[in-house]
Amino acid sequence: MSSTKNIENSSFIGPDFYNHVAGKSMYIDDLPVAEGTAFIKIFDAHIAHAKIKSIDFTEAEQSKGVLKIFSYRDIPNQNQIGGIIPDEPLLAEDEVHFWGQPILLVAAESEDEAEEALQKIKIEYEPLPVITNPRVAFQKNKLLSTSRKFKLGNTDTSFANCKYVFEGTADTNGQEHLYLETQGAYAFPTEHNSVKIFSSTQGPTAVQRTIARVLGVGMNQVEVDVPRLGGGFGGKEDQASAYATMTALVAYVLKKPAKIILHRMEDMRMTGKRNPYSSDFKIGLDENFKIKAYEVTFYQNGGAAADLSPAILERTLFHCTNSYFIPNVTAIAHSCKTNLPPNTAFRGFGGPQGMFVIEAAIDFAAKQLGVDTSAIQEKNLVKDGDEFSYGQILKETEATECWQEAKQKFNLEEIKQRVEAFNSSNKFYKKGYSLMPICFGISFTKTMMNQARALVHVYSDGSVGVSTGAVEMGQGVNTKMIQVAAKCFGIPEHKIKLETTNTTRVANTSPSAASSTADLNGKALQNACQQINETLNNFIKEEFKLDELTTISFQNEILFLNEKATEFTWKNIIEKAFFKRKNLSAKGHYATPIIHYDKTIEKGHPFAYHVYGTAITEVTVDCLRGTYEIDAVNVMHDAGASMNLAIDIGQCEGGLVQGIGWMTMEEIVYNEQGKLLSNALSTYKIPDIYAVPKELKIEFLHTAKDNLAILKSKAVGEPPLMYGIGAFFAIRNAVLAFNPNSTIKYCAPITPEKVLMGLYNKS
Ligand code: LUZ
Ligand code: MOS
Repeated sequence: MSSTKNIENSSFIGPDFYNHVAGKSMYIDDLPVAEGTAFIKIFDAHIAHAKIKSIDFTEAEQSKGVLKIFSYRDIPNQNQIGGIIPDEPLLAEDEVHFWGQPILLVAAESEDEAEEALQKIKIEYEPLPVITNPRVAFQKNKLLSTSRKFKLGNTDTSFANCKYVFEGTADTNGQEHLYLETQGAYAFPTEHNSVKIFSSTQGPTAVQRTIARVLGVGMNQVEVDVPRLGGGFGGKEDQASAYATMTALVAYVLKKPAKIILHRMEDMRMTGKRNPYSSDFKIGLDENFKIKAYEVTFYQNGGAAADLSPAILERTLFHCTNSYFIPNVTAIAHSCKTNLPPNTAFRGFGGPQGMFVIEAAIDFAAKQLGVDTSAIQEKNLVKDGDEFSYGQILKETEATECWQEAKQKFNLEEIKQRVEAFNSSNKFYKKGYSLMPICFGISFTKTMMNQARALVHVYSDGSVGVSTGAVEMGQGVNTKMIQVAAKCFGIPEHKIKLETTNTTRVANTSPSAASSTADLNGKALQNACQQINETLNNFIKEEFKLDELTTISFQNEILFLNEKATEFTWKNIIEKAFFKRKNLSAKGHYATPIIHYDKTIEKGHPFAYHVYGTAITEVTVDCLRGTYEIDAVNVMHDAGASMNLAIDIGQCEGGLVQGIGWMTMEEIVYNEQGKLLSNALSTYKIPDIYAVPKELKIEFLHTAKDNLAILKSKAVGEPPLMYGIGAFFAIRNAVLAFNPNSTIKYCAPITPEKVLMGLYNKS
């Protein structure tokens, strides 16, 4: 076993960290406000489904400070922002489909004046029926996209041969992204009928494309610049485009800078969230508890427009058997159209929703059979050579390694005994534990999106400027990019500056998403650096009249020839090369090899690799109150060869706690009229420091298997979120320890209210 350290400076702390702590990092609302800026407020629907009978904003437009009120009629080209499917207007026309849907934009000289004008707008609706439940939508044949079906083997014949067959349902609720920085953008009119937009987006090119379409201009007339984000979590993969487009529209028409920053309650009301799912499962096992067959039907709550839901649906299917090999699978998924804000990407992108259902199915089977859930889980973990329902054959798997190391390192036997002893000696407190294995596919499921570019300039003083398509959103990707360039050139990190993400420097970017940002952009960056290295090597050979066999490298900015230090530095060589008119800039490109997928047969090899891990969770439930505490979560995680321990452990801890929040306390509530009731931080509870497990250990598996990750440092953005699923099952087990006849459902989140009901129901 080799060390996890594959890079000398695997605890390098990037420049953002100091600026964050000092409060110096600039977000959209920190940009200096330009003279003459128009401030935008959105007039949104306060009804979930209705015809607009009339709308009158003549009085509002006379209101003090108002520059103009925009309706869909003021859009120069298409009133269309749908990315995958063109089914979403920027501004509602004669119907509204969700509570919070933008109808008009008020542009005024100040935010207060815009707000005042909002109150003077008069609208009359004719209400239409509201659907909030995906199963109801499915019955009425309201679908956002074509349904999908993944199939392996034959479930019909294999269920007939199974000794045990169990059926049930499992539901997961949505999740509010709650990025610290709300949605926002600031646009400036520029020469030649163009616009420049500063946007808080994970997808600069998506913003650029959407604006070009709405304004009817070329993408070359739209420049998008992204300094950094105060969090994204998927909420700004697609939905930042709407707000950026609003500012571009106002700037383009009024020829004035235009700015929008959503207030927290506007953001919560108007934007989509993690897709809730309702699912039916059927699981079949043989006498040795090997899972032989699995059937699952997913009803995805997509909201009022497709947004990214069709792609999320697909990732749910890709993850419907989580970390297990099941030879016969039929998995069907429907994207259902409801009158909620269009639901969207959220860390895990449908994967967690699929994984929850198989975990529920296994747990249900185990409880019926009276065995430990972990016994069934362990027997069915994937191995090299196994096939997933979508045709990818597994290699370099770490499922069993993570599972076994977690069991040993964290002493599962001791946990079991402790929990049993505690439960037999305590009446009103009960403990529960669970094991949660994960297996997450790395790559955009859409093969075409797995490409990236980087632009590198070595300036004549030897300092380096790097631009990539990666968006820094707190995940530390800029730090990793600096490490990649420093390693490639053999110079210290402080010589390298990461520029903002800008569509004129790096074009046609995929969003920073799918846990793939460091892999894709890092490899493009390596490619650019290699080109410059090649130029420099040739120049050095020429200049020093070296023979072909001389090895040339820089180590800590000193030139080494044949592994021996010289008197020359990186700076000397760059100056000389510049004087000899050498090209010191390069554009790098990367497209993930190997991957492919054929949607017509639902088979292929969509993922560059998978990330594995196992979490062991221990909780205590207060059986008089229904409250609970997470005592410990211990994780054995497959990080590959981590290139930055601080960042990767941080991602694991953050993802885990966000997953626990989704599974336990974060409860999105819409009423039957489609109005969001959990509409502020007072009514929507997210994990705070007190909700973090009292003991939390992240251990990285030490292996050095080959993979397509950047510097073999595996993707870490999304996978850890799914460890949080373990908290659901641990809490549920504690409830069963108190009331073995509890009918508590597989319905997340498992809030204290649900726990209390589950503790005292009798079936
Ligand atoms: N976005 C996307 C994603 O467009 N495709 C994906 O496969 C994906 N996966 C995770 C997160 N965002
Ligand atoms: Mo994402 S859910 O990787 O934007």
